[in-house]
Amino acid sequence: MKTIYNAAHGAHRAEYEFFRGEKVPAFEKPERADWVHAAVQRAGLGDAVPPQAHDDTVLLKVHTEPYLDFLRGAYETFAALGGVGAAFPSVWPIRGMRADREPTNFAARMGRYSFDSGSPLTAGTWLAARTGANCALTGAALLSAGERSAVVLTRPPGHHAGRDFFGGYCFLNNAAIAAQALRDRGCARVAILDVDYHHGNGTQDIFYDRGDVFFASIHGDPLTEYPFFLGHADETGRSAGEGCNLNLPLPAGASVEQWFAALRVGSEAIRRFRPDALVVSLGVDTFEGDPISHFQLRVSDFPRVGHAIASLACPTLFVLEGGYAVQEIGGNVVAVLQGFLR
Ligand code: Q9C
Ligand code: ZN
Repeated sequence: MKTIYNAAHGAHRAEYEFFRGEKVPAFEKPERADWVHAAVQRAGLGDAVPPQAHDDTVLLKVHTEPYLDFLRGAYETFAALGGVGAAFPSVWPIRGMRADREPTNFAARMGRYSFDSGSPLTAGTWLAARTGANCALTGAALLSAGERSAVVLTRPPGHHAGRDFFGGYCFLNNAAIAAQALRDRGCARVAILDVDYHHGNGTQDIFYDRGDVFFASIHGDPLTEYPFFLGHADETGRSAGEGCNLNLPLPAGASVEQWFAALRVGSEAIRRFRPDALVVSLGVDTFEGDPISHFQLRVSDFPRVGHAIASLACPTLFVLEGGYAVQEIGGNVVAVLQGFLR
């Protein structure tokens, strides 16, 4: 399987994040991508393709221009104001306030373009995110050139980043960027299957009104699980996108069989949509040993995930999302890919 690895991912490196009011070591750390990359190489799956540089054309169809402009310059602005370490938002335009006027104040702009304080923005965040987007665009190009599958190994992850906001460790939505690129390269319909433990609220936000990109997500019930404010089953899409959004929330602690039952429902809906290409938001934080998630998939369950995805018989681009703090994430990603190839 062609592998597109972002050698610049380590530029995004935060020491801390805030968790339950405390500064704790960041869960979303560079070792994650290194573990996955090493495991992919060890398994002989690393048919490496260097990422090609791409301009902002596709990014501008997925994110707003003011958001991209903000993100590109955010850390420099923070540093010029005397900021040290990572920048965190602290104030947000909540209901009844105005998000249409962009303040000039940096802290205010951080809040305007984010939805949580759990996503440290560091000196190298833009570099890592933007080169990650190049990896996603390269993956889409490979599929368009006839590859049956490819995998994008990058971080920070992407599926929580919406049209004009970051959050959930995500800044640019790599899976959405890949899906848009596949559309632009001639796929009439693209499906995105999000198997990360957390709802892909950013991806849903980006495609909610569109009938050309189907989004299906299996995730912890937002009543108790992050990102809390999106991901319910009654969110089915809007206007042209009505019927093209499928949320399959499961209670925290759901069994492996419940999870695979949801995957069957999602797969069936994707089959009915008849996509020309599939993008998989591949989070392996569904693993029983994940430190911040509550599903129970074991190492031996991940090949089944890949096998079920392969049965959709569609050109498939895997994009790395979550999976935290345990070296097993490398083996779990490999297991999905091997199950797919089998
Ligand atoms: N500090 C992804 O899996 N914070 N994002 C949870 C732990 C947010 C997860 C509390 C988790 C975001 C891509
Ligand atoms: Zn996640």
